[in-house]
Amino acid sequence: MKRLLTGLQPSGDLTIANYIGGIKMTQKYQDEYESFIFVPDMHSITVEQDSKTLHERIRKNVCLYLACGIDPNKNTIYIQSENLYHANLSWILECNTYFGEASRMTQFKDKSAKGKNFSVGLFTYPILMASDILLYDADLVPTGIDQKQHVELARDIAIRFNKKYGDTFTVPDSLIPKVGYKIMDLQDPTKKMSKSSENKKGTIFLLDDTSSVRKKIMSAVTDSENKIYYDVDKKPGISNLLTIYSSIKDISIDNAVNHFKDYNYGELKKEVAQVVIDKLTDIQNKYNEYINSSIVDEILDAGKNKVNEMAKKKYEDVIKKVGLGR
Ligand code: LTN
Repeated sequence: MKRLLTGLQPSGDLTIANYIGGIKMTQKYQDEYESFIFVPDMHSITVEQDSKTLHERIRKNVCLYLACGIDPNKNTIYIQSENLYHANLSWILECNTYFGEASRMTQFKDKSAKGKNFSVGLFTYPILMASDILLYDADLVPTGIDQKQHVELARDIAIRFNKKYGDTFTVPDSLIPKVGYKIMDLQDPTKKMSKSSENKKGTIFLLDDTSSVRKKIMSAVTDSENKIYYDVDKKPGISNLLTIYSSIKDISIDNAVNHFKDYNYGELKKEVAQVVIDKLTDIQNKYNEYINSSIVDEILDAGKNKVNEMAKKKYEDVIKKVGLGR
């Protein structure tokens, strides 16, 4: 069975875009692959974080994964900072990565262009990500298209290391869903819905209450044609609502369009809102059971123990090959 590994940063509260585009996909994979899901908390401090909020969010996110249907019996679930080998291996990989190579990462270029005071960690972050992946010999890394370049860097580092020191790491592939569900901001449907977006009106969080979900969907930006069909370029707002509906209902876009063909925009929004609310109510009920239960700690402890043991073996092999230690 191939091994799959993915992480979702706790840099903001999880949204329906994370659910539809990420968690729901991962849930499908859990029957096909040996799956590792982790919280890359060390990645999120590459940018400024409030420590209390970050700390609470880590547990919250794990509970949300579980509430969304990530099965702890089928997935190894853990927190990055609870395994010291991630950062240790990352250092060795940094010494096997060219400065020019790291400088080509477009996410770094974009993020660093936004402010003057960015950290060195923001620059080396893709190498820590390579470490996350290579430490466990992951075959497949499902991510959004924005992370593809980082997975390619992990591949390049693995190939280079294997050549220099002998076969050590599995060379990973990225897994980008063919029919990717990209959920857009409700207020600006040409922009991705993001958990860190400033205008919260355009984003639906998994823990939003019913009335704010309804309000946000009812005031979603659309167009003035008042005809329902799917066309991302001409009708980004309506197309986004159709995407949300079809993915939650697990039906095709065509079926969704067909269902709504005699509706007006107000009726469409009302029904999309109801479907989202029903889904979120179900997720929130499960979340509330997890958040105050010790089951989460049992799951995370089991994950921590398992990955530490695996990582130790890999790390010892690496330092021996590199010539470190006694
Ligand atoms: N960089 C990713 C999160 C991430 C990750 C990983 C994903 C960190 N390490 C390893 C897959 C595998 C992001 O920002 N989405």
